[in-house]
Amino acid sequence: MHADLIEPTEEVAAALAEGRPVVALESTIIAHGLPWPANLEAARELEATVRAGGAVPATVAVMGGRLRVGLDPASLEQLARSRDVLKLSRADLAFAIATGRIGATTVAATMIAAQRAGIRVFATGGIGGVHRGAETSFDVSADLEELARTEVVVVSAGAKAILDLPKTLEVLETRGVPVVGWRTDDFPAFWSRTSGLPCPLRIDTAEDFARFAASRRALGIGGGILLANPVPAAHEIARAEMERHIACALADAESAGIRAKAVTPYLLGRILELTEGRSLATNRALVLANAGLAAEIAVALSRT
Ligand code: PSU
Ligand code: MN
Repeated sequence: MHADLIEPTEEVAAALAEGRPVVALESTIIAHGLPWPANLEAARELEATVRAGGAVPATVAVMGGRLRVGLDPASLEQLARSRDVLKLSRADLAFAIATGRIGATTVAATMIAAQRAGIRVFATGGIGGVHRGAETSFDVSADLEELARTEVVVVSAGAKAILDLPKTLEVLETRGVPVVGWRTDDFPAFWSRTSGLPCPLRIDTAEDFARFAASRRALGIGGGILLANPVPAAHEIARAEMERHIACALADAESAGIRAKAVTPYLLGRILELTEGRSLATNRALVLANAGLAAEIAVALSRT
């Protein structure tokens, strides 16, 4: 990647040069996933959690015509306050850079940034996946394709339960993406600790995970690994309750004619209203837990 286009902060560049652990963080959750000012608070807490875990945080976004890897406090606030922020995936990452627009990176675009910068671990809330009704809409998140091709570990609370989770797991298997349950045999469903679906692999310690990632790397298999971390039990919203809200949000999206990139932010926004704000506390708790686990994994990987 052309050196002028990617701009790590001094702190991130120094950590990477010295082989110290770094954790990438996405910004779509800041710009489109959470409302102001909870988004800025969450973004700051995420960075603090990564630091507490012994790693350097690198929040990724496009600002000023550059792919920024790590944001200073003023830039983080600017991103959280801005309206009209583009939602960037693989398809439009370069467009935002070329036009000088502000853009928040999804899981797919953050993976690209992390890999180009030399960061091996990335924490998010939940990945995108195969949407319900994809057999007619063809709506499958670019996150899945990115996991298949870009060698970054993605720590998430499974996939958002608004998706078709069985189909999402099928696509991940087909595309050769290992789905690893963190201390669980069940694939987590974002707001709930289990989806009722088995998780293909299970790992219980950061050292075992680092050995697995190192073996995969040594074999030159390529592509990412999805590490699925269930939301902390105290913040879980039960699956039966979530299913009711999701059905309602999906019906509303259908009648409002929501399509393409707008689908995920719309559904998350409706669910926030339907749970009367409770989904926000859950969302925040699970992202923080993922950031903490990502730091632990990054520390273990830096020793391999
Ligand atoms: N999880 C959240 N909020 C979000 C997202 C995930 O709690 O906003 C974002 C992620 O950035 C993910 C994206 O990559 O939604 C997926 O969007 P789509 O389904 O349009 O690919
Ligand atoms: Mn989509």
